[in-house]
Amino acid sequence: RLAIADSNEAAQQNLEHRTGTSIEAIKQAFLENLFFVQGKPVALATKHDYYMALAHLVRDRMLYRWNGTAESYTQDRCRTVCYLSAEFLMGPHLGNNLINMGIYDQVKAAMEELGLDFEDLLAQEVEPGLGNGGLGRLAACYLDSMASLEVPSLGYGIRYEFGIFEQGISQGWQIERTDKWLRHGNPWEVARPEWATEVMFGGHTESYTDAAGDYRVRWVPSQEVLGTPYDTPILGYQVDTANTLRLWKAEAIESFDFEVFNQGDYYGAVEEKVSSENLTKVLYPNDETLAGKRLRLKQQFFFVSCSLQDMFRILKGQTIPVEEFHEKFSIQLNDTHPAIASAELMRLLVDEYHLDWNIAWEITQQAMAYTNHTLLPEALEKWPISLFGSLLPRHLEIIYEINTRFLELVRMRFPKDSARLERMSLIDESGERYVRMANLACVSSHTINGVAKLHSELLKQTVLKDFYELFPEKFCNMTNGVTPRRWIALSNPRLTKMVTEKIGEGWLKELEKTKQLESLATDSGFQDEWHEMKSAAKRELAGRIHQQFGVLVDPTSMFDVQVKRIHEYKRQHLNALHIVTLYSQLKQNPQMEILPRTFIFGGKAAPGYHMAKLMIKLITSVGEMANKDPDLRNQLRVIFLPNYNVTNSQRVYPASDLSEQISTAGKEASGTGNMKFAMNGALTIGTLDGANVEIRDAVGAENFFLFGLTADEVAKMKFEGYTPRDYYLGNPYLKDAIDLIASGHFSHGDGSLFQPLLDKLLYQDPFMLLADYQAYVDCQRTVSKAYQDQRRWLEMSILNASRMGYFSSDRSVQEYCQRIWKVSPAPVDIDRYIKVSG
Ligand code: GL9
Repeated sequence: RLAIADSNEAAQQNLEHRTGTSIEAIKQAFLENLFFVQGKPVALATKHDYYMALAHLVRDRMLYRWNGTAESYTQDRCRTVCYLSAEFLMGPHLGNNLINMGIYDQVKAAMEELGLDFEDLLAQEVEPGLGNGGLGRLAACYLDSMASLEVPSLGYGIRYEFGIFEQGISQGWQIERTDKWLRHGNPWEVARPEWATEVMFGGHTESYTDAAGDYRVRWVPSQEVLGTPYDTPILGYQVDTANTLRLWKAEAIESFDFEVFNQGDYYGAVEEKVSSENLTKVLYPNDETLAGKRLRLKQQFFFVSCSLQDMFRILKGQTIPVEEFHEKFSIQLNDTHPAIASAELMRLLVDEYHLDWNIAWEITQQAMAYTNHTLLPEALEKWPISLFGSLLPRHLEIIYEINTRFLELVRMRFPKDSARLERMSLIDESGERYVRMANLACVSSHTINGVAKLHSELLKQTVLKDFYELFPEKFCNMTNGVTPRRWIALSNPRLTKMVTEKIGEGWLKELEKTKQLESLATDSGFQDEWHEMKSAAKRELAGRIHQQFGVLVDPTSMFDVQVKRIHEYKRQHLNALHIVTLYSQLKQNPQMEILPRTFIFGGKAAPGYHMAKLMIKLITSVGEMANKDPDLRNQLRVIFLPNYNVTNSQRVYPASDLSEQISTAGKEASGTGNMKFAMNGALTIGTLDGANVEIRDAVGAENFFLFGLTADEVAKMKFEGYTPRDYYLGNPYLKDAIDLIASGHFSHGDGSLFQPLLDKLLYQDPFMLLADYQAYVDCQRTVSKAYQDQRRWLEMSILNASRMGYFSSDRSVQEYCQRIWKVSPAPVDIDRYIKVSG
């Protein structure tokens, strides 16, 4: 074995030189990188050069653990979690890596000694926005926790060249710009062209009899694409483990197109190359719903096929027989986006490795588990048969075969129930025929989970009811969690310092330890510190808002925040109705005193979701009127923060007083922002939806502002017939708010601008804003009163932060490990591997 540092003293020294973490070593490495990596003299270096020089020295120090981990896992042939996800919303790496490696303070000091603004350096990083929102961010939190818990794991996904679009606001409307996150290079990834895999598309299938006389099928594709993996190390917190996020980039197979098929047709060949590379060009920016887009299905199959073939490569490297696939790997399907994996695994096992169908099916079922992330019926992925069959002809055959056998089982269990058969079939035959990906995922998985208690219950009662009745033992709940490393330690250094001073180190690994702060909740000295911590974060955010938009906000006002994707079910427009109500009352009663509030919104709307875009326009329009109106005497500000992303969110949570979690009950599967707010001491105003229910149980009902219909009441009301207009006619405040918007008051007299939004509320209101309006406004009044009792508010804030231990993603991942993955930690001791001196 070739050891980097062996008895050779010079090599040992060189290694230490590249991995040393003293302030002096860091300064030296930084200057060397500027010179040798960036190729710049100090006189010409830009901020970005400084960032890259820093990133590279951090990377060097990570590689030590990464290589050690790889070696350890290979030698021990550990059982490994493969987390398959079309999205990983990692956020900026630099600060997080410094925290997890435990060198944040040294590096900060080193940079400051060099006369550089450390915060400014961190801010240079363009975050990899390879996800839409909660689902992709959850995957990122789970990678952090798996590494921190020393669980061998691989994240598999797509290396989109353009991530989620960058949002701008122009005249109050959302505009989209492409996210060119790779423009300046990505120091956190390593390309592994030696592990590139080929992926087939289109064509047809043929049957043949092999040498042994067995009937076999082969797939003759019409297109082949090469997938190259790009690996990013994922450090655990205060451990030697560094796992891998492996993202696939599509490229043309040169030999295939250039030499054989396109002789003499240079432009044709280049076109083929371009079309192959288009595969991983861009992340689809839809939230929850996705139309049947051909390229999207190609992306899904592409990364799934690459990932599964990669697993077989690993098996082979460790001389593990393919029959033991499911013992080596536990595959988690993050929603149905990678659900094609079961058909692809069947194809590989049956067609390529020539396993018997039943054995292959056993392996597949034992390898896969499926997480559902939404109840919105329009979000259940389905692909038109014609599209599916033209792209994946062999997989369609395999799905038909799985379906035939599956329906046989259903028929046996539920005789003479043809309606049930139709509902459960993997093929929707009610009109145009479709492949139903959720049904495929349910049939092929050993475990199916929802992401919060309520969500998991509703799954069993609604969208997956039939599957629950057939396979009750497959269902379980895995309430979401978020990593305290990014969402507390990195985002909120002030809070982190305070907590560590009081309860010592260790709580960022075992968040339940923050319970110890409870006893300080009524301690006025601690409350004062807490207040100063929160105020400082608010002043910082206020400073940014002033700098960016020229709007002055009062940091002593209550920061009332709703940040998340813009969607009707999340009801940002309910929040807006409340603001309009306050606005109108202030206008009508010039003497009126209210609790001064700064309403902060942030979030992207899917580019094709017109109603969501109109909701943004409504918020910005109300803001435009309110922020400049002297009649309001600075009691009300409305800010829309453009381009809400991980980077920006880290500045928002610590500065928030009130967390808006106001979705229609039964619609938000879990939510994870709700957790980040509460961990940072914001109080929640919320409905009994998603994880809000469990957060309220954890922090105590007396420390949570609850309002609104329950999921059962919503369902009952819908069932019995809901007429939103009655609420409008019956409630003068509601009527006043809606009428004011309809009058064109916020749209320069244009009464038609918001008509589509108002009409939808008055005549359909599928998310029951009008039914919840009064309860919401009343609850907000309770919030204002509570805020005026600052001592009580601080107590509640401290109690919230100290009771959120359950919502650490470490707890979630531990539950997945025990209940679903059946995998245990495999600690890495890097000294055993790389530092073999003498
Ligand atoms: C989501 C749910 O809507 C959230 O409630 C949930 O917290 C997350 C993670 O489980 O998953 N499902 C989903 O499609 N999105 C979610 O946020 N949407 C996006 O990621 C944009």
